[in-house]
Amino acid sequence: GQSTVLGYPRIGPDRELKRAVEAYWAGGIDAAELHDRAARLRAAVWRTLRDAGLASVPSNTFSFYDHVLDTAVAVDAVPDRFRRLGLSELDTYFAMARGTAAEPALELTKWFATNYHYLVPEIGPDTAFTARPDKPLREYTEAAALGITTRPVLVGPATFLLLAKPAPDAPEGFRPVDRLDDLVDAYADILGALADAGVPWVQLDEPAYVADRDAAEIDALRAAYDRIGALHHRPRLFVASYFGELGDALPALLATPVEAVGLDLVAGPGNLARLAAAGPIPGRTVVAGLVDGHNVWRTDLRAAAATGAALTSLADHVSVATSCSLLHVPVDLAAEPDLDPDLRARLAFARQKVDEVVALGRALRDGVGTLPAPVPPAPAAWRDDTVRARLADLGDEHTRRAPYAERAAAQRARLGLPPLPTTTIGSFPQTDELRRARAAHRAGRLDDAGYADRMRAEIAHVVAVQERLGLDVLVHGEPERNDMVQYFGEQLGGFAATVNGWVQSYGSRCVRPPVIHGDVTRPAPMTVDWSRYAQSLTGRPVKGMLTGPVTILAWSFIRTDQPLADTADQVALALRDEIRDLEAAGIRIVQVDEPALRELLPLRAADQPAYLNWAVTAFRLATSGVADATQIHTHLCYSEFGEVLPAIDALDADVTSIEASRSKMEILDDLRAAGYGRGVGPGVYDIHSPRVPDQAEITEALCRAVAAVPADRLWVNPDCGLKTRGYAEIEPALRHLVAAAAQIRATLG
Ligand code: THG
Ligand code: ZN
Repeated sequence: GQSTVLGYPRIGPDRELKRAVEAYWAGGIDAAELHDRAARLRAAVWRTLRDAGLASVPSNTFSFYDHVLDTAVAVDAVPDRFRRLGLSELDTYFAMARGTAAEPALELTKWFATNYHYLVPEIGPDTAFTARPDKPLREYTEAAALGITTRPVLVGPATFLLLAKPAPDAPEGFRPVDRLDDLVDAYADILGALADAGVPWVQLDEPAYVADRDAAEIDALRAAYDRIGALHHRPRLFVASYFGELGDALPALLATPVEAVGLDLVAGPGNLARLAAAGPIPGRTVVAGLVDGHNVWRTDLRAAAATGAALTSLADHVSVATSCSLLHVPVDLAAEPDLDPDLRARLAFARQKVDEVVALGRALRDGVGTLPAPVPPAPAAWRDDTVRARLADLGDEHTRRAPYAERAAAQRARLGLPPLPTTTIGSFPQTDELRRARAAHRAGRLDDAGYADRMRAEIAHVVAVQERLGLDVLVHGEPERNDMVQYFGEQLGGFAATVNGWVQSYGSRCVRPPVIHGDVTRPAPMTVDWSRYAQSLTGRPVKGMLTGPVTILAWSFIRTDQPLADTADQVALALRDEIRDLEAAGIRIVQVDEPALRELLPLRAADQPAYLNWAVTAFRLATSGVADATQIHTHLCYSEFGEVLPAIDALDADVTSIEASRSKMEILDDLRAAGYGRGVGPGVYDIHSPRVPDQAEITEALCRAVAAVPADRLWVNPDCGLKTRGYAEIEPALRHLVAAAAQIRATLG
């Protein structure tokens, strides 16, 4: 049976890639050593995939940082500002990814609705596309030397341009996709070079076409593949789609000479009917994405085989695959020996999913008798009838607070804050010492009491620093949290944490998403002791710090056996209880962060209102159980918020802090236009850069903010948490922030 995966994790079983690139950046190893370690990681992946029995093994899925950046390099779309640095090829690549002292990096943004982030290519009218096929060629040749024939993978030309943004100097109205013809020339040269090397198949990824696309964009896809397909010297073409259903793009693609089309039948089960409607496709291969590449559950192989069988009546050749690249799941379940056996028996990580694909390929040929035993049913203990009964009893009153004016008056009286109150987003620097303490505690070398002492000492330090700097609303600094979602996942019932389940988030950075497997409960308060302790040290208000339901779901592996909205409401109830306990402990302000609100937004407009409705409801369920005088904050970052501004308003938070420093405060006008009329804290400087802002530039940002928002609703804060920075940067930056706020306050009279 034909079988393949669309991509495989490149980080290595023990995050070897992270260690290697970070060592190179730090000057600990040279380029030759870095290339050497990378080649070993690639070889290990190819051997694993070949030995598992895959009929077709992908290559060029390795990347030092990001595969979209690799594709930009493969067509020489390197902006001049990086070329001018005169660095080596490798260092030019890392300069685009990470920036240098002189040049900011390319923009980083999320890859469709995943927690992976890609670098946004900058394309202008004069970008000179030239084929630079070195990397795909090198990988193909490397694998061939191991006796493994691979299928190089590239981002397809149409998706590449749809994901790009206009270069900074491009004229108004210029769209990168207008350059498709020129880009296809470069792809043609790459494909010619691959054909010269004997490459039999290439995979071109076009996931942009599972989102809404207008007729011109569909035509562009057809035109691109008509031209590529007509090349007389090329490998066979496999065009992959994933993360949803192809619409008119499917018949458009099938009208071109491409030899194989990939369909995601997990996120887009309707692709089956669309293929049937497209009519017979003689000679073509359908690559059936039957094994979920974006979640960790074992596949129902019998159901998947039935879908595969239905496809065999529609296409001459059916090949079994993952729904998308396995980049989005951890490497190997074998690295989790201590997981609850009931859970483990239901999970498949990348390595296990390869076996599923192979088994399905065999079943399509030899029948389902060859399939392994089905997944056991979920244990009854994963169900919690108390939570279900509470949710069934909820009414509108559980998602509503008093009118804002009443709340605002009560909060003003209770908090007594000055105009333009200063605060931070929540986290303070995660020092090596803190990381060591957490690791020692995990390993049992530091007992609970010793660990708590260490955390309290850090909290006391963070509170003292903030008092000394003169901030108005304090935080405890979150020293006890590794990752905000992992932290809650470790404490909530219905969640399981992994010890090695790393997934690449961007570049060398990884996350360990918890697995939500059952009904969500809160066995004990999660943050109350830390917040109460911090509040005991100061008369100023200390914010309680929680992560909102949508973000907890977005950064976890989710249940697929019930609607996401139901899981969101269960998480919201746990948070509602936590907030009530924080209030009872004397906490007057609670911040519930939703940085991933935009991330889960469905790719198709038709699906968006229902999502926004449940997302907003869950947030309000979590936050509406408080007294009028308790102030609810939220924090949003990491995205363009244009499409979700009405939803941000509907969250009904008393104060919203939002990334704004890079957008020059334009977000404030947009928020007002969306009807938002409550407190707002636009980020007045960019914490993602090590640069320390001076007082004048913060004052200038605040002047723009005061012009857009009445002073009695304006807050002053950095644009995100400070955990990735050092004290040497944040102390002067916050001193300038407090001074700038005082300067503006004085002008208010
Ligand atoms: N948590 C989770 N997902 C996220 C973010 C997060 N997605 C979006 C955004 N934030 C991505 N940003 C980061 C930033 C830093 C790191 C990961 C994602 C990071 N990771 C450590 C590393 O790779 O060394 C490991 C962290 C750990 O020890 O747990 O620094 O904040 N879930
Ligand atoms: Zn943030």
